[in-house]
Amino acid sequence: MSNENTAKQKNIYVAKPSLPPLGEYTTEIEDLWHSGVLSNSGEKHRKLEQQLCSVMDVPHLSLFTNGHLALEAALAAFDMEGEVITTPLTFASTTLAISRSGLTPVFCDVKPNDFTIDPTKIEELITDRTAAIVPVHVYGNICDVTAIDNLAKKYGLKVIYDAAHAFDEKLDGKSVASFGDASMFSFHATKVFNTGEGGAVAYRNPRLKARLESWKNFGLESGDGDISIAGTNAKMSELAAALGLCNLRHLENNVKKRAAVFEEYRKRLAGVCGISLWEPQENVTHNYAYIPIMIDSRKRERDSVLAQMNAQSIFPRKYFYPLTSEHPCFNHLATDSASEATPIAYRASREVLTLPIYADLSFEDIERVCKALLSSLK
Ligand code: T4K
Repeated sequence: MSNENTAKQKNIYVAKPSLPPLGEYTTEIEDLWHSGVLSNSGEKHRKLEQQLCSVMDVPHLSLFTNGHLALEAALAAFDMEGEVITTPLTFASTTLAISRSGLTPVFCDVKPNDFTIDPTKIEELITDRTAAIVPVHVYGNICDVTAIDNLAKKYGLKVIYDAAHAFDEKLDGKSVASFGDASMFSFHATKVFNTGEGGAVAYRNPRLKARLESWKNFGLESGDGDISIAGTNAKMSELAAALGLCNLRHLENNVKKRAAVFEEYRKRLAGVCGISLWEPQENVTHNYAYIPIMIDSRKRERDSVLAQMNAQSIFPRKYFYPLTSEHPCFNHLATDSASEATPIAYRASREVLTLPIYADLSFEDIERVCKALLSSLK
């Protein structure tokens, strides 16, 4: 195809928000125009919270303006100090939430098969300053929750999952939201379920509710207006909650469509030399949030594959490069280079490309993505 034609092709991005029919949303928000209640835990907020508890099979949940602040809130709710063991193969948000909460991230390597934290490497990082583990269900791969739970019990640690990628997933039929002391979910525009911007913390201990709700409302206590925790403003608006109510009605169908997108990729890319394609975990009901592939650096440089795909108006992403431990603001924490401290995560950060996936990605567009990928591997 000539360069001129290539330039005319529409862009295919890594993600595209799932949106309800516009009329469904305008109907949902009509009563807000009459009531004038746009924020501060109104009716839409209450309804979404209830419906999410039911979808996620969890007794308690608090909504937030985004996933990042939800994670900061969960960390604040446990009133911890010291060190937190986490992984560097994640969006910057995970590590920033830990450090912005006055805690010190300690980076643990990941497993080579699914890139979640390697529980066999956690124990050697535990010190008398360790307060918690913040594992990440990265790409929607569920962590080894049993091994993590055993370590947490043995050493008296809190476990707060970054489940930003794992909304609506199940392990052996059990909701992903039921593991650890709390789990954070992101409802960003690019996620499987979105409220534009938004997030939540799911938890079983009812005593967390008051702290989380107060933290997101400046720390105000209901009733007398006193502030006992230094909170912030992290409330979800009624307009965002209304979008969530609409999107929830389409969730099941959207996940089915994402699964079909993945199957089409699998059909076209299985066995291709030089790449390895994400494999769904056994016993997990996946949401197909991300499709990571690894480009074998001995065959092809990942960045050159990316550049060639970009030249054809296709925009996979290097989620997650660099490792969060390599960001200059965390340099002071490093004793070894990232390649020595967390070699598996380091390699993944240099080899992973996440392919475009969203519910309405057409099979023609998948064909375009695969053709561009295959030609860039030649
Ligand atoms: N923990 C983890 C493990 C996370 O991955 C994230 C967020 C968080 C915590 C924090 O949760 P939030 O506070 O965000 O709720 C994106 C998202 O902004 C971010 O939510 C996500 N992870 C991260 C992995 O990806 P960018 O900087 O790559 O986004 P951006 O703007 O380049 O968007 C990617 C593509 O999506 C664009 O090329 C086009 C498309 N897009 C994007 C937006 C925003 C749309 O079609 N519509 C849109 O509105 O971070």
